[in-house]
Amino acid sequence: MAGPGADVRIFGTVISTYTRICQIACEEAGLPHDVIATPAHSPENRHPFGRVPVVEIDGLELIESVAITRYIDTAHNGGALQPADPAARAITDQWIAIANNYLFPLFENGLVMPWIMHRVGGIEPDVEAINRALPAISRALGFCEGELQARGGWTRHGFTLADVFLYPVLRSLELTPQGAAGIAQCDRLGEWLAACRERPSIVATRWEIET
Ligand SMILES: N[C@@H](CCC(=O)N[C@@H](CS)C(=O)NCC(=O)O)C(=O)O
Repeated sequence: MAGPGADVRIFGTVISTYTRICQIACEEAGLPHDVIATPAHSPENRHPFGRVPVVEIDGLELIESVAITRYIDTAHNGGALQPADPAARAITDQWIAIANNYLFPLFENGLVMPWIMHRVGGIEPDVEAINRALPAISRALGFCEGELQARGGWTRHGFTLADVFLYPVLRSLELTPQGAAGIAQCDRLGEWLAACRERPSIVATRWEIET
């Protein structure tokens, strides 16, 4: 959802996990939003640590997707993506932290960036570096699959901020050939990704490279 007079301005890059996470939160809340293309390390990027996104909303300028998505959900979506039960909220927060601290760096550095640089920039990937990353990626996927098998979902509370963070992280991995092969061996993970792909907020924020 976008257009002139949008309520939210997201300064980020076109293929960016965290830009998409903020977009999904806006879509879930029904908040009109614009993405203003802003390369991470460009002079026009106002992020103090050179990352994206920076988000303008309700007179605030925010960085850090956890703070941004919690604000959007709390202020504009009645907290629908954050379970009220303290234990369920802790599990939601745990998955957000796992996505941010372990899965994203592992997938992004190991497979996703080399693949994007190859597809978009024509740069040959470092095959040895990719092969070194594969065992840890495979273990991480096995952990996620085991948790989904045990719980039937990340939190047992439907679609939450855990899904908002995990989807772009796992979807970007699935777009790489090796990531797709790994996920193909994880039935529950594949089913969860397929179910998310039907959700309007996910459809509305598809990356162009998802052909
Ligand atoms: N903790 C930040 C992470 C943001 C982040 O790492 N964004 C990536 C793009 S998805 C980025 O800016 N990468 C550029 C870089 O690491 O130099 C958040 O939650 O917003």
